[in-house]
Amino acid sequence: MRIDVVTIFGEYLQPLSLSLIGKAQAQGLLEVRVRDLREHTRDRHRTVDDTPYGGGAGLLMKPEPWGEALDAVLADPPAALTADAAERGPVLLVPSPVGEVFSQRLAVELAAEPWLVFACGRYEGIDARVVEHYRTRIRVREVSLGDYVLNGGEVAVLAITEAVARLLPGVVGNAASLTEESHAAEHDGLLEHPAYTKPASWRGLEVPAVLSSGHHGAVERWRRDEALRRTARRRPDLLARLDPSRCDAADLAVLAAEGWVPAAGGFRPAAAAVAD
Ligand code: 6GU
Repeated sequence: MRIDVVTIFGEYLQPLSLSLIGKAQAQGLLEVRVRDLREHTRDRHRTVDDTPYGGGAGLLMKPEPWGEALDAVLADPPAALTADAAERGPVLLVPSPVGEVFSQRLAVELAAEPWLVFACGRYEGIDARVVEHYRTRIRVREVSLGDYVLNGGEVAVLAITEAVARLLPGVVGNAASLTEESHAAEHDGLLEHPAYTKPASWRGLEVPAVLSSGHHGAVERWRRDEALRRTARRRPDLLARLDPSRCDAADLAVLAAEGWVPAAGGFRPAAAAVAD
């Protein structure tokens, strides 16, 4: 996979050369190219920002450097693209608090792409015509990390690149660990169960006995129960989207004890007791 990042803070992306993602690059599984937006300015001050039409606080990024930088990226595609992939071009990802919320599902989707391009805004964002223009040429996704505000897109590039690159074949040694973790579709999008290692007793806290029972079926049942309970208590929004047809009688009993009953396309809280 090739990832191009356009930013005014290339140093911000240095962590991508560390750890598993750095190793993936060294192994040739991933190539990250960082391009300085200011290289595509033409004035002496290398200006990338200006005041917003209509007034208001803060500065916006001007469209011209973005057009030149992104055109330069598009003019230099990865060598190994199929004719079809070359025709489709990259997915342009624009980190923004007004984007769709990034998810494991989108990470899986992006991991199937050979080429991603990130456009990192700073200040109050990028002139809206940049996204409007590139939507006519390539696929564009505005993506948010969640409901809070960051100063720019670079942290989102780190997060999204890590979530996507670890799904590429060969990046994470044990492929099973990818399907067993929180949010994995194979686990119905539930949170992962708690996990323990040695010692069996630590500061008076014991590892649940079932995990040492050697009874594989009982271990799996306990893990599923814990995943359901945790999800019900911490992330009821995820339970609302759990498919009841993927649940057995034991699942339904755990969820009923947590106050959740099957409903069309998911679960809903059991009717609350009516106060008198
Ligand atoms: Cl992707 N960018 C910015 N600037 N703020 C954010 C965000 C992204 N996601 C959440 N807040």
